[in-house]
Amino acid sequence: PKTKYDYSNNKTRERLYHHLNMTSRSFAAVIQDLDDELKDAICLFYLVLRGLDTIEDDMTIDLEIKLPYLKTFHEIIYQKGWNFTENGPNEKDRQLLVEFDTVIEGFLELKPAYQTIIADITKRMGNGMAHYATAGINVVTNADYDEYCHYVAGLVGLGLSEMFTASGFESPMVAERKDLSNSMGLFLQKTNITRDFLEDLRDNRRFWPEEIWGKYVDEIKDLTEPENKEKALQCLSHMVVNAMAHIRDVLEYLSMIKNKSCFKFCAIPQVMAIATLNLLHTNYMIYTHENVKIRKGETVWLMKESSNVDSVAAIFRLYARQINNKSNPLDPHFVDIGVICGEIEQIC
Ligand code: PS7
Ligand code: MN
Ligand code: MN
Ligand code: MN
Ligand code: MN
Ligand code: MN
Repeated sequence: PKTKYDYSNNKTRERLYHHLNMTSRSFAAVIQDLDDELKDAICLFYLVLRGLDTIEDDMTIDLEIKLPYLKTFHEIIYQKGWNFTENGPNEKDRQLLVEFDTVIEGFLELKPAYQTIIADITKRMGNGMAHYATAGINVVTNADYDEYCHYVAGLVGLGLSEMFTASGFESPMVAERKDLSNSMGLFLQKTNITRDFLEDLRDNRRFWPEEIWGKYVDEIKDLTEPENKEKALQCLSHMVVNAMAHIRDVLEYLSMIKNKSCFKFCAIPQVMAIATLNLLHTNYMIYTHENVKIRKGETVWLMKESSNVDSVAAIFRLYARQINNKSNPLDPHFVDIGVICGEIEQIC
């Protein structure tokens, strides 16, 4: 029998999944493979946060307009009929905001328990984004870096874990382990920030902490100067070690997840992240090209192989070995990377 939460036949649902497919490369497939109880809730969670991130990323919106949007987005999602009307050159996913009434309609049809989780995370993320978007506030220390990544990705992990537990698919322990949930997001976000160095620099956004890059150059943009190539590669391996520190937590988190569709949903982005880190490690291209990405065929293979914890462990072991093999013995992080890679081979 149809419940009021089942909109499988209606136009809203069709539009929502259209937006999901338009805005996400990797998440669209794994979300659509989730069991029915969670599929729409996580699709809406994704679309709400994608809307918020589109505002955060749009460097053409004046701060006076941007900051209030970020801070009140958790209220906007309850306002039936709301659409984004500011003009200005397009962020890639602007259309989602122009038709945001559809997302709001879908959100308001979710079970209240899921609405509450989404609104709470949106509120905390929006306020964190607003803080770091404020003029004069930057990612300076390593603690700032972890805090920014907590706001934009760790919180997603916390919210998803709460949803897994609320659905009954996973035990209460999953929601309780906020530390591990946070690390799931941090590993993805730090990989993204390391890869997107040039793109973000071009947009005048700096997420690499000064506490790291300041050891190698006087100004962050100097990392792209050819005469600083050696320093830039040392800085890159520093960013790689910093991200790899979360892998231990990621593997512990994944070992708690019992539901098959939740497992694949969690594991696929993580194996893509370690494959990406392997591609970035010792790769000077990140300072010269904006589109350093793993190959389509590698992605297909990773998605197919990520169905259980043993094969995911084998994937992590494989990439840890490749990362270790590529390391330069003259690099200051050679030993640190060797230690982490050794640990991964131990755990897995
Ligand atoms: C709700 C599935 C599975 C426990 C839109 C999935 C930006 C890496 O930095 O735009 O702008 O270039 O490429 C996803 C934990 C979040 C973290 C986050 C919501 C995993 C808005 C993904 C995705 C937690 C804030 C890539 C974090 O976006 O980045 C759902 C467990 C959105 C997850 C942002 C980053 C996602 C990201 P950027 P992108
Ligand atoms: Mn962003
Ligand atoms: Mn973004
Ligand atoms: Mn990015
Ligand atoms: Mn991106
Ligand atoms: Mn950008």
